[in-house]
Amino acid sequence: MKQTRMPGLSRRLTCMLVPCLFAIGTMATTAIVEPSKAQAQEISLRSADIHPDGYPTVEAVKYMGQLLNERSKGRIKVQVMNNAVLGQEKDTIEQTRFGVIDMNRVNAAAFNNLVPQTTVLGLPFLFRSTDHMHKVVDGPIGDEILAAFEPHGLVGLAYYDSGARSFYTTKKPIEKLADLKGVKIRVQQSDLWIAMMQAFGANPTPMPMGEVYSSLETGVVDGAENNWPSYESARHYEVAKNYTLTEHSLNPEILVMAKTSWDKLSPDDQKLVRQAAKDSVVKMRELWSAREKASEEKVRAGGVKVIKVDKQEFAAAMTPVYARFVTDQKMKDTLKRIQDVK
Ligand code: BDP
Repeated sequence: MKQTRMPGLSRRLTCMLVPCLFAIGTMATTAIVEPSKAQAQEISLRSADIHPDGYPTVEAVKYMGQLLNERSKGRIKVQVMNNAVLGQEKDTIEQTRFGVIDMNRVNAAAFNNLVPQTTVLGLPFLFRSTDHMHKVVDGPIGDEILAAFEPHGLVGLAYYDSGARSFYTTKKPIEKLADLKGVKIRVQQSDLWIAMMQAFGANPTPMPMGEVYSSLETGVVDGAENNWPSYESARHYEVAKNYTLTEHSLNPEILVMAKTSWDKLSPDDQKLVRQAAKDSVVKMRELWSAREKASEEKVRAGGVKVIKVDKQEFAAAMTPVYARFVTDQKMKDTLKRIQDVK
């Protein structure tokens, strides 16, 4: 976080003036000291994202920055450093934990191993609909999961949509569960996601998003899985032309802040940041639903074969994933509470 403090000169001037002003009276002291306090902290927050300009997550954080800028009268700014200029997600999460990066927008999967409470959100076929997912993340369960980031050097600010993730392959189209047998599928670097792919019968290959295009192209993997906007925006549809609508997870994106950057903010500024993050969610949801449609149209026009499947067959294979990840009582309770959200 870049903080431009009160320039040395005005600080010195104030110090010289204060004794005389005491003689003049309290009113005058207030008049001089207050403006300098207001100028005291110009805050610039650097926020990481791997996606390009125009991608909803990037635009939502830019929008949050606009809100903060307006509401703080130009004092707090957000600089979105997207296109993975600060690195791939696993690395930027580490940098955020150490306060090198102030904010980060990452898919929940990337936090699974660090903050186990996030795992529940990615469980396959958990959410019945986007509306169900929204109700969960907007309610107490969502707040509890965001609060679980703090002991790990991060402050959870908001959830963003990420749509439904589905498989895509370069050669053999996936038309039924058995078609995934032994197929090399790239996954996010999360134990849950590796186990999920194994339960589908696939051969999981964890790697950062930035390596997926060339891995598909060169045959290091046979396929991957993602939502329409990422499939389109990362141009994976150019090299993996079979998209199978398994819609196996609605795992959301999470916006976090470095705890060290957060602790440097005054309580009032913390409120401003939290509120602006919350308000950006509304914008994000609009941007997301528009982009999902646009991306789907674009890839269909690009010659992608879209395959419908019997989702029940895929869901039925997920029992071992639940058995392995929903083990302690707390996790069982959270899962039950999520399922009970109407
Ligand atoms: C995209 C998420 C991004 C993840 C990527 C992935 O927005 O945060 O890195 O999927 O699969 O949908 O790695």
